[in-house]
Amino acid sequence: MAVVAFHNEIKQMLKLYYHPSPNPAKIALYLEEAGLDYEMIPVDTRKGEQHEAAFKKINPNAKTPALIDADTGATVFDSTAILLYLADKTGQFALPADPQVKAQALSWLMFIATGIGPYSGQCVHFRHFAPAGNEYGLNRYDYEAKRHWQLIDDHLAEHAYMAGEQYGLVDIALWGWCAPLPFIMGDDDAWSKYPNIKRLFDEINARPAAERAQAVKAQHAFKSEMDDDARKQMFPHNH
Ligand SMILES: N[C@@H](CCC(=O)N[C@@H](CS)C(=O)NCC(=O)O)C(=O)O
Repeated sequence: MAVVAFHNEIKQMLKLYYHPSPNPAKIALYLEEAGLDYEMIPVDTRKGEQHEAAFKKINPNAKTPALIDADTGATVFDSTAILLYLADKTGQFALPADPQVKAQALSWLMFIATGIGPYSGQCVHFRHFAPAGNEYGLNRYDYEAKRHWQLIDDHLAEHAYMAGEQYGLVDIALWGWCAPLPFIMGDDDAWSKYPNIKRLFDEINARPAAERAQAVKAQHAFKSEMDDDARKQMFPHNH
């Protein structure tokens, strides 16, 4: 198992426990932007590797991403905690010093962590994966996901970046959730409704670090089928 292999052989200071999904993508982008050496350890969630005991010692929440920093012995889980840990440790893309800008950065960072991520995730679940008969759930999460994304678009209509005058940690956090926006909305034309987010998304995608972060997923043949076994691993409440 990839997770167990880590304990036997330490190659890089930083181990990123990764699946090609929005929250791990943020960390891949951060690591690439910061130019930090790291090893990607695949956690194939459609095969149920997130439930293995060895991985749950690293992330008791059994989700990706997680990070081990062999330099400090620290284990960090939850994408926002990892971003803050790395920014604090390295000083790269650190929160702005100015208290007003810092307050904005923290506010939007937590808005993405507690709003954009969970509402978008549940919207995807009810739109694409829940059994029939869940219209109320879909309606609620569709409404909340759209409301949250609209707030980001409105903010970016007035500001070039999420916090302050420069590309930073909050933009990196947002990028992870941008790629699946049409899938979240169930609308191939979704980008036309969020032109300001699209502007920033395109700008970040043009950065070499974003290209490298995208390429990380090709390092492993992750399972792509959402078959019965994948549903069992991802949605254990149904079984
Ligand atoms: N709050 C967590 C959420 C992590 C999360 O939901 N990760 C997803 C991928 S984006 C996952 O690993 N899902 C597998 C599962 O739910 O079994 C974070 O920001 O890291």
